Amino acid sequence: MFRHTIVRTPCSKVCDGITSAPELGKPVYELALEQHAKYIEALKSTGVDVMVLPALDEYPDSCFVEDVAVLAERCAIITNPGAGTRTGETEFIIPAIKEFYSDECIGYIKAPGTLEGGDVMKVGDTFYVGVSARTNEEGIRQFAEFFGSYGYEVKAVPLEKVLHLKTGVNYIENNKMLVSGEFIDKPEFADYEKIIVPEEEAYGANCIWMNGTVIVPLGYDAVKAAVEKAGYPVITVDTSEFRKIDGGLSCLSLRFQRLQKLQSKRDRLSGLFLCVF
Ligand code: CIR
Repeated sequence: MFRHTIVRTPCSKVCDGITSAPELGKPVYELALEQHAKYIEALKSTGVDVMVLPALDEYPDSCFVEDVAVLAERCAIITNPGAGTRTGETEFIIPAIKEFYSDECIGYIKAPGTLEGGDVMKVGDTFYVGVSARTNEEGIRQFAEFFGSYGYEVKAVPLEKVLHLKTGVNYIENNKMLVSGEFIDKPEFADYEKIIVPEEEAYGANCIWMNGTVIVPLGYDAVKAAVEKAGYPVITVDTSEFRKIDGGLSCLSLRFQRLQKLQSKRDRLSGLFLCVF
């Protein structure tokens, strides 16, 4: 379950975000803001709180907060984005992460390591991490060392075509995942129940599971039908403006639940308890 989410308002330079699909045109700022507001409402309707960070005009892609941190129950890591224009975004996420995690359980990916959160897919206590144009082997080595020390397992997944791992594969709990393109036959995911996304709806593979509900991008009807058939209630959110700069539903938020050790006098006497924060 998730209790918290963090998002960042799209900035007025969102139209200058990095894109691999210029033929889709540039995002319309006002529409991006409207879609972002609806995204926040959709998150809230699944029972989480939403921390909304202010727009950062010097970073066109900064609304894609998923890429600058990875948050888990016991610890968190600040990444080092492989896209040069995005590296500086990390310093602006740190204060928000410190509202939830104490200094000693926050790690940092350091150069020459690079890693973006879009390449990280969490399945229970296992992280799958894509080796991509944005995330390199040294970044994954640092990530595995840090999360390994908190009892998590890390598995690297080499990517062939897509920008990020979660561009093409997304876990929706209950051993089920949405897969498209190169992920349909990847041996790493052989043991999961796969919902295969047709090529023409490949963008729709980037859905997010939120406390039992799955949020699906608007307009991907085959994906929506397949997710409903798999037994999930669905909410749709229009992400047309973010798609123009290669962004999807997962990129727009950090979703997490923090388990914290209680240190009260009573706990010290009777052993440590974990509480949900
Ligand atoms: C970028 O290229 O970095 C942004 N235009 C899109 C980032 C998408 N993030 C994600 O998939 N996690």
